[in-house]
Amino acid sequence: MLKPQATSTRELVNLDGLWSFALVTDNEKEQAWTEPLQKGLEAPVPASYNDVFLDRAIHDHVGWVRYQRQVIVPRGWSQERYFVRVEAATHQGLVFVNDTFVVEHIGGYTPFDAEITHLVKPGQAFRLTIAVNNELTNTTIPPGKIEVSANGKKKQTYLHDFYNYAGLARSVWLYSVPEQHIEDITVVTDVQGSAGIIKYTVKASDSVPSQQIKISVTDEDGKVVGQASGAQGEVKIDSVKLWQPGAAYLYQFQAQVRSADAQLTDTYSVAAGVRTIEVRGNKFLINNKPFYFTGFGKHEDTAVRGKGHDPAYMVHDFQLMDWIGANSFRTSHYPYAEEVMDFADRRGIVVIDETAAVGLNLAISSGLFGGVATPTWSHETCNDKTREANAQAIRELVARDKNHACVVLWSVSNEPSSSEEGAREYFEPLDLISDLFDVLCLNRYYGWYTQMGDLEAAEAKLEEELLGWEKKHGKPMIMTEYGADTLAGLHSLHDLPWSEEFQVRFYKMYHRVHDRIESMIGEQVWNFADFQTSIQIFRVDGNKKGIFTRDRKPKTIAYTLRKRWMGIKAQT
Ligand code: BDP
Repeated sequence: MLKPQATSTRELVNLDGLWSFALVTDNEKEQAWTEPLQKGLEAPVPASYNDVFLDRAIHDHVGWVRYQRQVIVPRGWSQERYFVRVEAATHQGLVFVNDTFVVEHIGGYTPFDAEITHLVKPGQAFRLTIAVNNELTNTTIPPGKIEVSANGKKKQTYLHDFYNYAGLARSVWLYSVPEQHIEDITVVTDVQGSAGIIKYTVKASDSVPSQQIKISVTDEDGKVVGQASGAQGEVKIDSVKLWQPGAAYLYQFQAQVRSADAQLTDTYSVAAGVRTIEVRGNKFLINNKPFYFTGFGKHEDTAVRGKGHDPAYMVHDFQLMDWIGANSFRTSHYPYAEEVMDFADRRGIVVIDETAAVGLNLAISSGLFGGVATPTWSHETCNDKTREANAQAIRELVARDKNHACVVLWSVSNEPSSSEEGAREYFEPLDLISDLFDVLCLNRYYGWYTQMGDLEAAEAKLEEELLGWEKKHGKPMIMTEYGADTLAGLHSLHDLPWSEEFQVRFYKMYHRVHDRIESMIGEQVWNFADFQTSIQIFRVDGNKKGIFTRDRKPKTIAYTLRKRWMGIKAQT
């Protein structure tokens, strides 16, 4: 399912803006969901709805909401097929055209679409309703639990440490494709000497003969540098310019469907960066050169919008990453908006791409709050259905992001309870990409959740553990999370936890250790910015481990990291 694109054969109508909005009450029948919403609330798309309104009942709502608007199919589309595309409905979406149900999708961070050609004629208006459900259970990704209190109110709990923002946080589109069209494109790149190789597969509508698929690759000046024909093949680019971290170079891989008499039927382009990725011994090589990850675990999180995609924040965040010398980030803890992946491709930022499988660890909560640990992997907790949802999330993520040069690692799950009984049975069937499990990603909080405030003891523990992994596996290791909650503006000469000084000392300690361990191939701090969480006694208006505040102001640590990472950058 290709991202909608305006080309000479395809059109795109953006449906963002204000939509009519209402909560669905428990006794409202599904048949009533498509009824026109009149003179009520209006909600912005894209945005999570939770923080937009002042009504606590909306903020804390557990269940379905409805978004609705009028849409007109362009009258010139009589020869086209057309679709509604939803970039994300968190966590479950139902789409209706007038009174007709057209598609359901489960999984809050990946796109879905539905053909509506047969339902509305070109030039006609229709009522588009999208119902969105935010409930998390033991079989969703991420998992959660719903409790119903004595007054009948539903309460959602979950183990992941970020607020369960919901709604239509990304764009909605209406788009057209020609009858005979390109359905999917896969490009895989390689380098042979000074030449770049793009191996490709183009999937077109059933009736398109392979020889009617034509490929041309252009460089950044628009010059054609390679051509091919057929649904599968290879394009060779002489004197290739590589996609490099910090120095992106993108070719346009353009696929065309031509009719028997050579008329253009459909065309679609994918930005293709030619680069190689390899794990050799304890090194991670990009284009045959050892790469050291510097950067962040991030979140899609800003005030008011929640997880709503915002291009201004996106560009600003990338500016801050450049300023601080970061070369990478992880899409913790869910797939990000596709615009972010496109932008990372263009900016030469390296990405670890993660599914929403987070919070699959019941032992952590008993560790934090006391009590007896419930098993994570059991019929009542994470079970076969959870695994199927996890597998589906991986398939959808890889299908969406497989062509992005910026993606160098897939993260199947964040901090699952991997050493608990049942973990192997859960993860083994998810072997879609098991050949890539050759980098160890560690999230560690010595000096914070353990050895709190005692950085000497923490340093010893951290080093001991890393040396242990190095000895056991000899694989490259990335510290994908480490950090200390820090309240911007809190200062102390005594390195008091929560103070800006403590955060600096905490990171300096980790970096001393990283520099002593041969197999360390990177460090991504937790977190880029302060972010919202559910209400907890150890969260003060959210998680405060940001290097920047939630509104992107630097804490003192930002300057320390900048010095270190700029230094690392200068050496590569
Ligand atoms: C890690 C989680 C992350 C949390 C972090 C923390 O992966 O989502 O926000 O802990 O507690 O274990 O700050």
